[in-house]
Formats: sequence, C-alpha cells, structure tokens
Amino acid sequence: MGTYYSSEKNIQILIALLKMHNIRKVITSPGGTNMMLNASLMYDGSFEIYSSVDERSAAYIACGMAEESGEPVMITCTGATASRNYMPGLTEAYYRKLPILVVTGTQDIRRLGNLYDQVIDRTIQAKDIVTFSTYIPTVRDEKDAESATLKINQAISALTLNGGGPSHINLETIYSKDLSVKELPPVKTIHRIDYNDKLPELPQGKIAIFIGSHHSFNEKLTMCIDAFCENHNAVVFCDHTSGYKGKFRQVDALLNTKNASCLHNIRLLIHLGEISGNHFNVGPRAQEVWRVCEDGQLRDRYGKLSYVFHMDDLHFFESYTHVNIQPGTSFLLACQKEYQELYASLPEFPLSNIWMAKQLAHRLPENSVIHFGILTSLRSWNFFEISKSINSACNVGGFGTDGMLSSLLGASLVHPQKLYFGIVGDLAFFYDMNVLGNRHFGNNLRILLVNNGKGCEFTHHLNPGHIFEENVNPYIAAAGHNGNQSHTLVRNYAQSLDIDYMAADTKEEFLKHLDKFIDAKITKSCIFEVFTHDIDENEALKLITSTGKANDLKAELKDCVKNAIGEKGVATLKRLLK
Ligand SMILES: Cc1ncc(C[n+]2csc(CCOP(=O)(O)OP(=O)(O)O)c2C)c(N)n1
Ligand SMILES: [Mg+2]
Repeated sequence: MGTYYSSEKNIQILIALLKMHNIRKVITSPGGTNMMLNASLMYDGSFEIYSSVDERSAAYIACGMAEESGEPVMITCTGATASRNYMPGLTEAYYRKLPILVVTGTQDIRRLGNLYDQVIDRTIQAKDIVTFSTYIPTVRDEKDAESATLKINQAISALTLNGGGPSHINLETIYSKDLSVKELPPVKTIHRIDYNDKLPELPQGKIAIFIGSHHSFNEKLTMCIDAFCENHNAVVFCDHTSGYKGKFRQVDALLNTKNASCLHNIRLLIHLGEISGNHFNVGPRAQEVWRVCEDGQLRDRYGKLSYVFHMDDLHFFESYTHVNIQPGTSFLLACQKEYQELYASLPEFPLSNIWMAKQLAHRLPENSVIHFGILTSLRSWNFFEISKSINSACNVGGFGTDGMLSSLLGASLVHPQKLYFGIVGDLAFFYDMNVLGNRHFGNNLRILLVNNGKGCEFTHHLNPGHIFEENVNPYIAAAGHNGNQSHTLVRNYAQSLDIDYMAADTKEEFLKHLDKFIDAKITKSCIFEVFTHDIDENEALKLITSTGKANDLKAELKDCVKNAIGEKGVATLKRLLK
C-alpha cells in the first residue's frame, strides 16, 4: 500500500501506548475521523483487527471478546451519530466492568456548534457508559505531546482501576494525508501497581520522598517511613502542610531556593500527598517519580511519573523497607548540615513576613497548632522549621484567600485546650474577618495579621505583577482598601469583640510584644497586627531566594542602592559616574 504511520502525533502516541500496555484487540467501524488511525493500525501489523459497520454491534462484540479473552479491547468509530450507537454495548460493559477502550475520532472541536457536518458534542458522557473520558487535541508542540501521553495512560489505567470498566478517548484529527512515519516515537508509559501486583525494583541511586499536603501521620506510618529511609539512605522533603514529623523530615524550601548541593542527582522521588503550596520544592529535580496514593489516579505533577502505587502509604513502605537495602543516613546528614549552614548565613531581613517567621518559628509554644494564609505567609514560613510537636496547615486545596480565619476557628474548636496560631495577610484577614465575631470564637486563638496594605503577592520579583511597578497597586494588588493600613480599624473591631489587640510598626515593637503573643497560657485570644511595606516584604524575599551568584548579587546591590536613594538618586548617580 506504501503508507506507514500517520504523521498525526496523537495517533502515533496512542498506538505506541496501546502496544506498551499490551492492548492488541481492535474492533473498528468505518469513518473519516478514525481513517488515519485505522491506516496506522493496519501498517503497524501487530494488532488483531476486526471490522463492524454497525457500531452498536461493535460495542457488543467487544463485550463478548473482552469477557472471553480477559483482555482489554479497543473499539473505534467516527463522528456523526456513530458513537451514539456505542451506548447500549457500553452500558452493558459499564455494569459488568468490562475493559473496553473507546476511541472516537473527532474533527477539531472548536468547530462544534458552527454548522460543520458530523461534529457532535461529546463533552459530557452518560454516567453509566464509561468510567473515564478524555479529549486529545491535535499535538502541536512538546507540551501537547506530554499531555496526550499522560491522558492516554490515564484512559488505559481506568480500564482496570477500582474494578475497571469502559474508558473513552475522543481523538482529534486534522485528516492529514501524510502517512510517511515509519517508526513510533518513544512514549512514557505510566504503570499502575495495585495491592497484589508484582512490585518494580527500586532503582540504584539517591532516593528521596516528597510529601505535599497530607493528613497528619500516625506513629505506625511515621515509624515505617523512617525505617524505609534508614534502610535506603533516604530523606523526606516536605513543608508545613505535609503532616510528617518523623526523624527524616527536612523542610526543603530554603535548600531548593539556594540550589543546595545535597539535592543534586536525585534518582527517584517518591511522591505522597496532595497539592502543595511549597513552590520551592524538590520535585522538579528528580530523575523519576513514583507516586503513592490510595486513589490510584495518574497525577504527574513533575512530568516524570513512571509508576502509581494504588495503595495506602503504609502498605507501600512496608513492601519496600526490607528489599534492596542500602542503609545509611548520610543523605539526611548532608541536608541537615547544608540547611544549618544556609540558615546561619541568612542576612538580616527588613521587617516582613519572612523576618517575623524567622523570629517566631522556633519560639512557638510546644503542642500548639499553626495555620498559614496561602502564598506569602506559607512561603515565608516554609523557609523555617517549627517544632515537631506543632501541627500546621494551610488551605492549599483550593488556594483561597477567603476562609483562612474560618478554618482556623474550626480547628480551634476541636481542641479548646490548645493554642491556635494564624499567620495571615491583610486582604485575607479582611475577607474573612466576620468570623471573629462568630459566637463560638474562643480564647485559644492568636492571629498575626501582616498588614502591608495590599496583596503583596503580586508585587514581588517572582510574580509577573512586578513588571507594572507602581501601577500594580490600584487593581492588581488591590491596595488601599480597609482604611489603607488604618491603625484603628482592626484595633476597634477587636476590642469591641473583647479580643486582645497588639500592634507593631517596627522590629523593636514587634519584639516587645512577642513574649505575650507566644505565651503558652491560654487566657484570651488576640490579634497582633504588624504593619509592613511592600518594599521590605519584596526585599526580604529577594534576599532569601538569591543564590548568591555574581549576577544575583549585582542585581541585589543595584536594588539596595535603588531602595536607599530612590529612582531620582539612581539617575543622579548614573550622571555623576559617566
Ligand atoms: C478567594 C480568592 N480571591 C482571590 C485570590 C487571588 N489572590 C491570591 S493571593 C492574593 C492577595 C493576598 O493578599 P494578602 O492576604 O494581603 O497577602 P500578602 O500577599 O499581601 O501577604 C489574592 C487576591 C485567591 N487566591 N482567593
Ligand atoms: Mg497584604
């Protein structure tokens, strides 16, 4: 015939992954949008292909074939009403949990609703025909290819996840007539490992664990993770949302931002937990990632996922603790040493969330709890360690500025005999301040309100907002609301609610009130409002994130001079130096 694989990358990726996952049986129905897929499958030669003009019948043939063979079966059809006719067979397959991979061809779905013939809306599936559905657009760049690869892996995994069932891929085509590709591209195959599956071998090399946000760990699991680390010379990298307090804990934000050498060459990263607000984390450094999660979903946060372990954390670590051991603690010790050196060499920061975190983090009362506002507050505190007896949390699930104080109150009601600290920016505070008047508000809350008069998050050098300079203020950083750093608004509100209030405009004033703020005795709740300035907040972040390389230093020096003498001063200095 003289044709090979289609030049359409999404078709090549699909076929490569079918082969990697050992899916060989295909029932195809004729049509335009799956034509190039059919041609490519034919060229490949390793598929067992059957034809069925009637899609209703094709889906039922797949039911019989999947049941009889115990193998997944792929069915493919085109646009128009073709896929509608899959519904009876897929309903049968859904209720019998039969692994049928449904590949419907589609034209560019941007055509949908614009009077193109045969373009039907497959964006919503009936609840009981497939367990998973995904759309694979035409691959135009590397990122599209990565996304297509992940989504097809997910669709294939869904065939057997939690008992399995039919799974759907809506595969876009541009009807390319170029069928000149002789070899399939290498594709990343992501395997799911269930409880009773044979476990892959741990690779040789440096092993690290990274924990995103996670429920607190019980003692049994902590001990099991620690035994694993001891037997594999591993380290647990985490932040204040990880819940892990074991011996191998290492907060990694400072190490990462300074490019610490202990983090180089991580061969395998074992990824636990959910979304992390720790943006300076070890994830991107790893060569390969294994994820452990009871949901069994393929979630590839760092683009290097090779296995998902569909099991609880305890089962995973119990399974690996005693195999292929390479005992030691040298990795942990190297991290601890480098962290301490970096910590000791930190410069003096201006009055800012970061400076306060540095003053407070190691002085919080034992067995208390601390919650952070998203972004600035969490990031500032993630550079510093807090005692292992202190539980910590942040609303990193939805990343809202809207409910930090309410979540803190909710937590504080569970253990009235514990102290609950909250570190919160002004926009987040004012958003949620009505909860301070909730009649359940107790006497065990200590709120540090960092009032910089705006959403400082949008003004620092790592945020694109900084390019607007002063113009960031009115609408992007939402400056000037709530009395524009009023020194009476929160004071009066707090006092009217019989909540203690303290305020500071300088480091000295902050330190003067600090003992009272962290007093371990539970007497009365309080708000400690500290007024800071964006210039100082941003300078502190710049200082702590600088890697100390020549370029950074130069830029930093420039900024220091600019901060000290202002734009006009810089212009004068430049003139004088010419
Ligand atoms: C409900 C909600 N609205 C908007 C945002 C976007 N947002 C992220 S950070 C931020 C500013 C937070 O300002 P502030 O609480 O004062 O903290 P700062 O960065 O100044 O310390 C906003 C508005 C969000 N995350 N959630
Ligand atoms: Mg603010």
